Amino acid sequence: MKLYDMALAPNPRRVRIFLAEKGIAVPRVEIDIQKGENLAPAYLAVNPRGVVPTLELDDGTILDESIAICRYFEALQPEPNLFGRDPLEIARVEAWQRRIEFEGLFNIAAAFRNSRPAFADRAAPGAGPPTPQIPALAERGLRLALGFLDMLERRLGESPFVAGDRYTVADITAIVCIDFARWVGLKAEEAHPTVAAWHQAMKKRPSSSA
Ligand SMILES: N[C@@H](CCC(=O)N[C@@H](CS)C(=O)NCC(=O)O)C(=O)O
Repeated sequence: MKLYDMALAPNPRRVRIFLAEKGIAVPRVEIDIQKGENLAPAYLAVNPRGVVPTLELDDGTILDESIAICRYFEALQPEPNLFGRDPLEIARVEAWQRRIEFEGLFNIAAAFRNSRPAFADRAAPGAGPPTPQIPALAERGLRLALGFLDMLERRLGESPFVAGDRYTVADITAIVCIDFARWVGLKAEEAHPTVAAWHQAMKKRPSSSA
């Protein structure tokens, strides 16, 4: 088994944190997006989408969505449970996980990719067709990401963890999201004190340095 990974990139970090929480070690192969290694023929032969993370199983099977990879390991090694234990908790974790992705990660990525010269013509990740940047999408992404932080501030005011009373994969996506938000100038400590306090607490978990 091999995990194609990139130390700096947000999505692969979700998988690394998840694996650290589970205490599972998987050999990593670093793919440097800044150097274009994700679009080089050698990597496209592994994953034609040209994105990371990718998990390659020993029989050559490929899994290439962060949460799908996490679910695979949750099924292989159920403890500690990170996706919910009973029907209601499973549904809550799923709902929050998706909200953090769609309202947080997606909008921060839009703000980032539509504004950085390094991503000219590559506003969408991976090996798809050339995608020109649209500055208005960067602006809208930033605005929606700020709304996301406001929403998370309210949520963490009523719940110690994102999906309820214990740490789950929804917190993992949110930790990565809050760190990614800094890349577009959104700092939780400036106007979102509850998010900032939760984030500080999360940073104390050894997994968060994964
Ligand atoms: N939904 C996918 C997103 C994967 C993704 O977009 N990964 C980024 C790194 S965070 C990437 O591979 N970017 C390649 C590029 O910029 O061309 C997942 O969660 O695995």
